[in-house]
Amino acid sequence: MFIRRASDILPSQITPETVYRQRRQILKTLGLSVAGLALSACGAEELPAQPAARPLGKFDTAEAQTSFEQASTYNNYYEFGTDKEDPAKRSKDFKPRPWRVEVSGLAERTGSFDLDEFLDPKKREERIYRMRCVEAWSMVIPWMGVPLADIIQSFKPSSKAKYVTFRTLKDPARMPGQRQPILDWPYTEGLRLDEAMNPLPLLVTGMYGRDLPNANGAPLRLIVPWKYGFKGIKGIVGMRFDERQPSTTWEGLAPDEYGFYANVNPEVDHPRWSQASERRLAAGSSLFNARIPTLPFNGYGEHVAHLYAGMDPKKLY
Ligand SMILES: Nc1nc2c(c(=O)[nH]1)N[C@H]1C(S)=C(S)[C@@H](COP(=O)(O)O)O[C@H]1N2
Ligand SMILES: [Mo]
Repeated sequence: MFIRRASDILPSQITPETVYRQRRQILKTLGLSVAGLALSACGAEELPAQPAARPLGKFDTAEAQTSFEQASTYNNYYEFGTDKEDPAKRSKDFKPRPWRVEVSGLAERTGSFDLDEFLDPKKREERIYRMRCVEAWSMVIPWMGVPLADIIQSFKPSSKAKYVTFRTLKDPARMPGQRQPILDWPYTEGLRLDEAMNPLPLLVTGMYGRDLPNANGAPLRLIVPWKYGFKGIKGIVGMRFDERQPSTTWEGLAPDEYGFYANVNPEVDHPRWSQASERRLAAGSSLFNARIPTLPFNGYGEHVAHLYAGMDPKKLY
């Protein structure tokens, strides 16, 4: 099985560092650890304590991971500024607790919930997902979160509900980027309810086994791995069930560039650049050299393509 996965790595990406990482990943896939190999080679005394490696889950990618450092210091979160380094630099003092989420619209259970009532932290799982920004960079990140489908079910949406919409905190005193009219604050994003009920989307509260950094949307953000990164709304304080397709931030700003669906599709270029390939930010790849082909649905087609049967994929950019 790991042979198929290893062949997913393009030769152009392989550097001594990625080879090393990949080897560790293969050992992990086999349920072995580097320490486990050392045991047979050199005896028990020198062994450092190692946590048991978990086997890869069915939705996990085995590709080389982006480092925590890179994933938490290079991203978009306009509430803290528009440069990719701004979110990490300018969110340092943000306090993501206490935190409440307001659930409203077409559901049986609505109201204002403390974060730990909104989602059960015991139901968190780790998923190693690719993420693809519309700006053509991508990362591989181990997220910690609860499947969105489980959370939605706990609020019992009515049969009229066809969409779910999320809203980011609006608090210019705590979010300096909101003092400028860059976007129509608060940031909002949404999914069709059947997309939201697919097993892949996660409501995330952590990454790399730790709490979510502020720059990555603490304490609560969405991850939808087959869509462009802007669907992954951060700093969520609201979830609403709607009958009609909601207007969302980027779609509202430039509908020709950022559609509501935002499915990753190498065949539909952004009006100002190609979407056929991406720069993978991962161990061993420098920011400007590792270009790899972009996959339809970001490589998750087997899990999600059926959601769009009968729809023209070229219109779902
Ligand atoms: N509230 C909010 N959420 C947001 C954004 C934002 O500006 N504000 N940017 C989006 C974009 S364009 C991307 S690519 C991802 C990047 O963050 P990540 O690297 O932590 O996934 O966050 C998304 N979520
Ligand atoms: Mo993005």
